[in-house]
Amino acid sequence: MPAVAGQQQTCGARREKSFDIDVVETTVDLGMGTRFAAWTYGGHLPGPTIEACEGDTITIRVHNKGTTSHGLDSHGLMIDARAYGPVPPGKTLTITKTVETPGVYMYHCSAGPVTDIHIKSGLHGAMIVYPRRPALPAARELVVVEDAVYGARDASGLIPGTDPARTAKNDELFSMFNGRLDNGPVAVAAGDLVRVYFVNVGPATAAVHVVGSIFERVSDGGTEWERNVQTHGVPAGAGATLEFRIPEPGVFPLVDHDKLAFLPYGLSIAFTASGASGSPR
Ligand SMILES: [Cu+2]
Repeated sequence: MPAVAGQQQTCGARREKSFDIDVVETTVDLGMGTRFAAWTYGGHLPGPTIEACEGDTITIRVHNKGTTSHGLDSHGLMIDARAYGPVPPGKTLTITKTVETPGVYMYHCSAGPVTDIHIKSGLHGAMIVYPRRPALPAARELVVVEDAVYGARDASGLIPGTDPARTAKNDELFSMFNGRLDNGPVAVAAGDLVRVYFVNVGPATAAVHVVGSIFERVSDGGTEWERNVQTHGVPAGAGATLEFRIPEPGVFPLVDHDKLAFLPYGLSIAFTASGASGSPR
């Protein structure tokens, strides 16, 4: 489960931040005996979470260690689209910009007309721009990136690559949270506030729901919030901040309510609160 530094630490740090990310074409373990010959940022699915604070000037250096041209497009940057590359193998793409709008943003490969296949081969991640103020209430925080794999699994469990015919039809083999088919439970306590920084890579709109809870508030960006939401829609290419409380001891699975067919393949993150700890409210 990707950890975050959070608002307080990120906004307390220096306002010039730089990030070095390698593009690596490698085989990743998805769990449940399945491997995928992926294209990745940093060797993992999803890529590393980029954390910045409103008003920061960020520099992202993308080192293309792959065999074809790759780039990086972050939805949190208001910039000439040509800044996103791509650059050929062996080259580095450098993007510098001040981030002004808080939100949870998708970033992904930018490869001209073949961008879709690059994104769906694994080149995507989350960028969080925290509001500088007000301070967010203390919470258990985690990043959840919903993505999918488009290909066929062979007898050994290997998915040898992305199938362009399937990407063109948004016909995923399965969807995943954080590049895993088998996310383990997250231990919480009754009464805890949980804050999820969610990005939907696609396909389709993620219908994000927590079984047994109701979002206290959700934000699609900026500092505006909507309260008391049972299920929040996050379209492909979007992100949201989702806050909910663990109401009592028990199990509270975060799911995509439009993709419950993938529950047997692990598309769920179970927040589990024991009866012994926490203070129910
Ligand atoms: Cu690419």
